[in-house]
Amino acid sequence: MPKLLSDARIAQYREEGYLAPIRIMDEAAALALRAELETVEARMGGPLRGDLRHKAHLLFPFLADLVRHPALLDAVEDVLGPDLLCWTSNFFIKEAANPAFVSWHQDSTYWGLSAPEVASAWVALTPSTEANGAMAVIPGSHKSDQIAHRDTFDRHNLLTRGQEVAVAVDETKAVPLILKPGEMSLHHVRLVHGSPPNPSQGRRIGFAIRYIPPHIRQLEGEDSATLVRGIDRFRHFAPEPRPETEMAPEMLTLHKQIAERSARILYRGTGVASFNDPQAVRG
Ligand SMILES: O=C(O)CCC(=O)C(=O)O
Repeated sequence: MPKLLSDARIAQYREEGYLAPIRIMDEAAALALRAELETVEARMGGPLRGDLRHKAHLLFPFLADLVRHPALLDAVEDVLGPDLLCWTSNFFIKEAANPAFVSWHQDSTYWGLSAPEVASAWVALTPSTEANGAMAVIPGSHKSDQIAHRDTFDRHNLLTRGQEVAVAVDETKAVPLILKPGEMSLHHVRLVHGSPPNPSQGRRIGFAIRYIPPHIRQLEGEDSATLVRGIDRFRHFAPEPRPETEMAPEMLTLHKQIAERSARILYRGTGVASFNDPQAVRG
């Protein structure tokens, strides 16, 4: 018996590799999360940069709650099963009238995970529309195997290496995922997706949370993850604690170690050492 999605929607995810929109909280709750983020940004003197865009759920209790949000996890459970690890999370923030974009890519390319059983929940904290650079997907493309990618290191690309699929994408098939605050999309790790710049006058803020079942392994080194539902019978990933307070010193130290280790996996073979490296695409 599915927890949140209908059988038809689960079948659609399997067939097309994505689902949207899925409402997981009301608009006011999502706008409150946005306000929390923007309070943090105001304190820091600007948008989150470098390491802080990755696994911020290990530093901020409001994001630790979001990766464990019951309705969100119900939807993820419906596609991945009852035991769930949050492997990572990434802020995808496009500032107003800004050239930042995301090239067509498959998430699986550099993640080093043993099988394509990975689902991303992309939670909208602002509207995400064609007018502000919504993510678009190529339905059914998750059924292809891993496609070759080339790294561009384009400075406006929000991906770690500015990677893009090395084959032509039929953009006439692209479907934009239009979301209101408090809605999310789900997408499969092999789905080809990307997004254009945001020419609008407002920010577009998405928080992408990556979930795996615990039998998945990291093939490229040591890795850690957060058990958010069920049981981890495999222990392939070192368990991560939940932050009790914002940016606690011991969590900052741990987060730095984890970010350095993740960067070694994601940037392997490029000479880039960390998400804070001036050569990293994402700053
Ligand atoms: O936020 C975007 O526009 C793209 C997000 C993305 O590539 C992802 O969540 O995997």
